[in-house]
Amino acid sequence: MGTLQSKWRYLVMILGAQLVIMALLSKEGYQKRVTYFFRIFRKPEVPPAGPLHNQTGRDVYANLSQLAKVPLQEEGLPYCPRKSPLVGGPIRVTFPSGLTLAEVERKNPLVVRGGRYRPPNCEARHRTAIIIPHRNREHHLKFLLYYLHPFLQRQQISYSIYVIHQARNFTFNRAKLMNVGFREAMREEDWECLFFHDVDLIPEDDRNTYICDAHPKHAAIAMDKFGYKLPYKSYFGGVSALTPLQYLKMNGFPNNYWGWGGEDDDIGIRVSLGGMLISRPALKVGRYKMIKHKLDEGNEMNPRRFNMLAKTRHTWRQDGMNTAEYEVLSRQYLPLYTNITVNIGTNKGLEPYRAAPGPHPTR
Ligand code: UD2
Ligand code: MN
Repeated sequence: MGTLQSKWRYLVMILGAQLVIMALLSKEGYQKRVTYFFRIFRKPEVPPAGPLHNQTGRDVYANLSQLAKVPLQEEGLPYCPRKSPLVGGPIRVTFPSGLTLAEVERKNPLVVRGGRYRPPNCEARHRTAIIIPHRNREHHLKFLLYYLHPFLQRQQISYSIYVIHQARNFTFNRAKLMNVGFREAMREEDWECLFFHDVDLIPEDDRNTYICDAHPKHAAIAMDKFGYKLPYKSYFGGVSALTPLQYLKMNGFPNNYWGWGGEDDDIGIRVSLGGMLISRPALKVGRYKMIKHKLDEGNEMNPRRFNMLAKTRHTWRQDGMNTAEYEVLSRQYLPLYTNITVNIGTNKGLEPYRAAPGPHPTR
């Protein structure tokens, strides 16, 4: 009996010694391994922010209604704080059926004609124009406006939203529409920063600040459709931001990518040809949800894209902002955005497009 008791005593002593050694090791820099050992005995933790984290974020309109109550002061406003008190992190993004533009207007009483806004109670530190290439995506535009207006208001930015609408039904050209947006927005105001924004991408974290960096910024780095990861290192699609100087340094965007694909990589190549780097927000912040859709009619895959990409370094100076030819057909200052309808022609130039008869010319 005595021997059994002393055996137990030895066992307890050995176990105790092991615990002391582990505690020491943990102090000596083996913390990670030891914590892992202890964690085995703990309850499993809540999984890290994954594709579902946007379901738990906060309402994009939270706390914004109090702004509308502040009497609008014209002069003598102090600068907005460097870090907006309204910014809080993850935003909940869902797509409720039945949302109308009238409802978006009602929720954004401080947005004025043309989709402009400035903070009512402080002088904004940043002025950003949002440029959205568009055709036949009104249902996506409605959701983007619903989320983007309050998102930017949370960041206390002075901004305006421009929708660049490609007229008629010839092949779509996203990058050329961006060139139009750049020139037409700069014509109106000396913007500090321009955000080039797909209509179907909804930002999911308001710490993803819509201001420019020292280098061209690629903002949409973590999208649900790519598992919230960057698909490849040089990727520059979805949402990007450039100052006017950065934009001109790379001769803007290409005009010759008709149809789907390639233009985003061409833009990425131009950034480096212009002697610049790509700046990116943190992965947990540059998160976006893409509204699901199919390839649009009139935006078929561009089979020439790989050949064109191989030549960007020879073509970028002759094709870009300096050669963007287009014709503005109308400019409308709507309650939630400025709509610019534009004729950008076809791959054969502006003239054949202009001469085409009827509302539905054959391609
Ligand atoms: C990817 C890129 C996009 C672009 C495109 C290739 C993402 C999230 N985005 O988008 O930046 O490089 O590939 O061209 O990976 N649009 C219209 N009407 C049309 C067609 C296009 O409004 O009929 C606009 C709209 O703003 C849309 C954008 O062009 O978001 C890009 O087109 P997409 O959404 O069809 O292409 P997607 O999602 O593959
Ligand atoms: Mn898309």
